[in-house]
Amino acid sequence: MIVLSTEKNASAPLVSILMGSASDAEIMEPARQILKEFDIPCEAKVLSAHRTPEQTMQYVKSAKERGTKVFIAGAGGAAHLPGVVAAYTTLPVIGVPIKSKSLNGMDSLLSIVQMPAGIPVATVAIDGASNAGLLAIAMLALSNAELSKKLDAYRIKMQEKVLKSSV
Ligand code: RP5
Repeated sequence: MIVLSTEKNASAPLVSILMGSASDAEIMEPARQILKEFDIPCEAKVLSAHRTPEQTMQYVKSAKERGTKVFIAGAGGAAHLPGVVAAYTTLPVIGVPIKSKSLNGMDSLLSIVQMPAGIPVATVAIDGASNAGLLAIAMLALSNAELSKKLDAYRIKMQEKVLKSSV
């Protein structure tokens, strides 16, 4: 398991994966999977910027104290969750726009990507949960040499797979 040097509790989730609805769970699952592959403790929670604003605020405000280093937040439609999370923490926040039924996720993408200056959210592609996980790993790897090596090995493996797939 990856443990950062500042960690008080070795099993504390380093990455918090939030989503606005249980209906987002399937799309957000690749973030959890890639973190698992890299042996990074994470936790996933359904919290909504609109439906559970108080609980969202309380959870985010208390996360740093519990050892969280990075947030991944996925939401669809009027997708305010990543921005609201970023409003309550200075920890890095990665937003995942979820593909919506009515506007194919363009609403989610624009809601998440167009943050006003001062409160950043790093936005990945529509339904890009896997890249959100990898970006969180890259952030953690800045202060963890073991993780950095694992990330290099992951890239090499990916290169080899692509080269082998040539037709
Ligand atoms: C957002 O509204 C969620 O992130 C979800 O993508 C979307 C629809 O939610 P449900 O109506 O399926 O609960 O808050």
